[in-house]
Amino acid sequence: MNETIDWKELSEVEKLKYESNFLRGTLVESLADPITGAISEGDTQISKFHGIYQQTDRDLDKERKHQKLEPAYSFLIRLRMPGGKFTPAQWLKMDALSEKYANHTLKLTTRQTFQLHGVLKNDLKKTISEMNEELLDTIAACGDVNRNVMSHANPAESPFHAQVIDLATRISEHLMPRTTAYHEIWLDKKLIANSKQDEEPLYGVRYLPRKFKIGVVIPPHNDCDVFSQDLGFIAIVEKDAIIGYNVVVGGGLGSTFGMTETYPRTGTVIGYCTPDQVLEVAEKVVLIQRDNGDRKNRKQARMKYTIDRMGVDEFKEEVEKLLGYKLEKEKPFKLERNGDDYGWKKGTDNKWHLTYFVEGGRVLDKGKQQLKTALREIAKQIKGDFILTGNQNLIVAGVTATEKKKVDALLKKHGVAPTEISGLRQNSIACVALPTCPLAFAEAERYLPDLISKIETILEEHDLIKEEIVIRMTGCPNGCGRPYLAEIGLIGKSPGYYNLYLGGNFNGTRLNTLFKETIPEDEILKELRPIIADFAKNRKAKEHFGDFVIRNNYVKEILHGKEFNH
Ligand code: SRM
Ligand code: SF4
Repeated sequence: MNETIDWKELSEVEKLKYESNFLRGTLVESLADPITGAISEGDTQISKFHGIYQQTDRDLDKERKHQKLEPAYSFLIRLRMPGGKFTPAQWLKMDALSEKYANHTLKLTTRQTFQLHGVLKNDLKKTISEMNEELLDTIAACGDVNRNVMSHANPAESPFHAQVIDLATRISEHLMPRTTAYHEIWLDKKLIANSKQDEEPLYGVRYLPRKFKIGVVIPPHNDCDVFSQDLGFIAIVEKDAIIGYNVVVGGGLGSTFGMTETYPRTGTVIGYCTPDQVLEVAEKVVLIQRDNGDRKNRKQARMKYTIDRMGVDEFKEEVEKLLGYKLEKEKPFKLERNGDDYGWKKGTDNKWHLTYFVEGGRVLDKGKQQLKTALREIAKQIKGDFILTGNQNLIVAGVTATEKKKVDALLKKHGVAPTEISGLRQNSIACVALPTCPLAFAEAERYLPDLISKIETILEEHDLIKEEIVIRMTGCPNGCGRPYLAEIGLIGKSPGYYNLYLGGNFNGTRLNTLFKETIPEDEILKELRPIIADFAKNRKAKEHFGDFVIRNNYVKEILHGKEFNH
């Protein structure tokens, strides 16, 4: 151990990373331990860098404890797939793995990838190595490294879709950890690690102080909420080409109740770079966060806090110093919306693309609604792609007119043809929360659909059922469903109780503001009812709900995360 490091000063995770021998930890031993379904405590941190979280089924925790059994341990596996684009064969592989080793569902996440839940320790290695047969991996899907890179999702909405997916992939690969631990542990590949010490030229032995997130958008679409990313790139299109990208830094949403020094923050645009500068800009920003991020207090370790400590100007100067040149002045851009636009659209490639609403991102068969089966059958019959959006939805992309008919027929046959849903539901996101998330204070994915039905009754009374309003719910303030950017945000405080936030805008550039604290369902409805009525009556033409509540002083606009209150 390096004696110059004062470990007492640093967070526990720093030491674990340092001692992990480039993310090996004691994972091999933990996996082989037959006594428990768990892995060692230290390994629960290291496994995250391999896309794996240990969890328990919180629905069963009490009963298991009562029976003096260890908790029902299982694992969440998260994939890395920049831009969220999967082949039908990869979809089929994930579908099969979810049946064979997981809880029979596929979870489409808010960062355009898959999660499997409920994988047992003994099946972890099999799941990961079988995934690898279809060139799927889980490297750096979690942990203190750059995570899955998001990008604009819909090929029908922009002829530059392929270009930004390619960019997201190159950023992801450029910022991938270089350790061979993953291949050794999960794929039994004895690469260089036996003969040569691993190196992490970019990250160093302690990796980043905290997670790091990147997203790329093409205006007017803000489908991956670029202002919530540690680092965002906004494509600037001129004369039918992407000429470069505005650079946004310091977005991040997680915060903790009662800790005012933690807050959600929207990113700051610091300049513009050309397409061939993007990788080095990303790399230099990561380096500055690596060297300046807080390694003592994980609650202050995200780059948003680093930037607020340094000041935006100094941060930008540091970036430019490392780059050896100045970023150009940011170029004008206009973002119009942050969710997904549904239905079939024909792209400039003459192919058809269906954006399909997946409630809570959960793909499963439920009664007569056989979504999982339908998508399996579709994957067997089309040659296009399956693109996951940053809003937990799915695009069946790049199909011919004949295949389009087949897709429609299969969705209908399995009881899941797209139906008219309210503008509110279309724009809803709920994080996983209970029963798998250990940090959840309240339900989200299992509850939001019912709450929306109740709000829909109010909307119907005011002829607003088609009105697009962004509503997002999470089971805690960590922000996994990006609730702080919603027009109506609900964050779980305790079972059945939520904070209600209003005033985010429809294009995802403004934080919302606390409106009511710790209220149950009947109060949520009671609070929303008169505001919705007022909105129906007094809105300006085309005014969105979030803008209306600010203009009418229901809440005050928040200009910087530091003003945010829980
Ligand atoms: Fe998240 C932790 C689920 C997107 C902020 N998140 C977790 C964990 C792993 C809980 C844990 O630490 O044990 C959750 C697992 C629940 C489960 O059972 O699946 C979890 N996060 C998710 C997903 C699956 C939510 C979903 O329903 O889609 C999303 C997976 C994305 C992915 O594919 O990588 C997910 N998480 C996000 C986002 C949104 C985004 O990235 O666009 C955020 C807010 C943006 C940000 O990072 O600032 C987010 N997750 C967090 C945080 C708070 C971080 C912070 O800065 O304070 C935590 C807790 C932590 O890191 O300590 C967290
Ligand atoms: Fe869990 Fe909280 Fe994230 Fe929801 S927001 S998945 S409850 S950590």
